[in-house]
Amino acid sequence: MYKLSDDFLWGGAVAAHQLEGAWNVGGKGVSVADVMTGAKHGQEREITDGVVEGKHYPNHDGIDHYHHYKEDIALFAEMGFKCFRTSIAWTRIFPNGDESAPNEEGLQFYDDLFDECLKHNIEPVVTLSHFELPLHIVEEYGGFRNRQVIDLFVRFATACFARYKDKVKYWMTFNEINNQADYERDFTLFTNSGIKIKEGEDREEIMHQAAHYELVASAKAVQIGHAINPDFEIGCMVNFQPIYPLNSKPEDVLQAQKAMQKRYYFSDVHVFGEYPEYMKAFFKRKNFDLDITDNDLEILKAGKVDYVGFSYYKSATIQHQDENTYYDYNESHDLVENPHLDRSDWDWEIDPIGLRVSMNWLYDRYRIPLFIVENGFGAIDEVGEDGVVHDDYRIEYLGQHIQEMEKAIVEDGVKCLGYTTWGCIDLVSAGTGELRKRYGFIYVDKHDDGSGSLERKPKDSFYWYKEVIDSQGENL
Ligand code: P53
Repeated sequence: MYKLSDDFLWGGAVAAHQLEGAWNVGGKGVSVADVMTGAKHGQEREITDGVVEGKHYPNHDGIDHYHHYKEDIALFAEMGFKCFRTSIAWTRIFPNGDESAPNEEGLQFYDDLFDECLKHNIEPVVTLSHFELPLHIVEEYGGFRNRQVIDLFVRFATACFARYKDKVKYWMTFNEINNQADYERDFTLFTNSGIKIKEGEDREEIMHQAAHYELVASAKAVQIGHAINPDFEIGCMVNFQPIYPLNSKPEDVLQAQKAMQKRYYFSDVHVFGEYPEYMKAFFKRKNFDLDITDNDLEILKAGKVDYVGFSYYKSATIQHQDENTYYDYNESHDLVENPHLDRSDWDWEIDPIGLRVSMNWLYDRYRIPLFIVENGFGAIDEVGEDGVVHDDYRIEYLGQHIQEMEKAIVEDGVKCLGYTTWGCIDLVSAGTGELRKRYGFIYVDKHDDGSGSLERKPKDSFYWYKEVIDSQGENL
């Protein structure tokens, strides 16, 4: 395939809570990820009231990257990573979220981690909030339904920007801020915004209020970050799923368009610094009583992002229902199967062309650089008799997606800063809490029942990705 420029950022991505473990080490506080149990495909993770004895919380141990990060980063370096995306666990820096001063031990851990990356010429790419809000903010403030949490996030972001200003250039504010467009699920509201719904509340309205506070918090952070270091590149991060109409029937086409608006207004606000008209019209029709002040709108304008980070795993498909007069979107109910696509063991549609569609869609709309910060294939890996995982299915998935990315860059002219595969080392799944849903180039001997030696072993895909990076994307 095509050879990409030598400054293209090839690498891998993870999030602190999914691999670090050491959940109560180094002064770390309890996060929302620490109160979600392990589940599986078709079964939602239970959100418990605090940490309950006898329950299994897979994020407490992760793969113990906290104590293995040097070994892990050395393996990334062996593959030739140019960058490594991780998040800073908010609760290592502000254990409860509302302290006035940061926790030095937490700050030091990320200093050491970033130094280790830089030693190997790996550029750290950092997400500030990746589903790991301090639980105290949920319990005392109600999560992001509360305006006060804007300042708590800004305090955290400022502490990170100031401390790592000479080590980290690429930042993202809120991971997959638009997952909560699926407002019917407790999981998305809790992981995105630290929100628990009480009986009788309008979930959709509360979600939009929380998203607004997050968008304001993000815009404030962007401004502060640029003041601390004008060279910072600060992006947003959305989960991109192109939504296709099931048929060429105009009603289905319109339904798909309206559904897309509900998933992507978040990045519209991040990039353009203002609410799109279609959302203003929607809020008005629904009579939502949202707390959006003139000052907020000024902040949004002044804090536009530098690039659009996004994850891409799958596409979605929708069919219009006659009774849906206003073409509203309810993700938990409205999506249908796409007859043209195969699915993974977790029922995620496999659609490499969808990545090219996504890149064109995003770049046409925003005209600022993109950064593919997640893409990957969650699968069950078996260790062969030779002791190695032969993950040709993962190589096939990634190879096909990289091919479509390269076409988007070379044939369509899309500007893209880099590509980081999700879960470059096996880790805990966000959606199900499983370890058997593996994404890595590196197998980790750790299992859902808590057993395992934590030994790390390269899979076949490890050597394949090394060659992809060595050849700048030419040899897939
Ligand atoms: P898991 C849902 C849909 C798409 C992406 O997901 C998602 C989710 C949340 O489950 O999350 C992102 O682990 C997220 C990562 C996550 C990864 O995709 O459920 O940014 O934290 O691990 C893969 O298979």
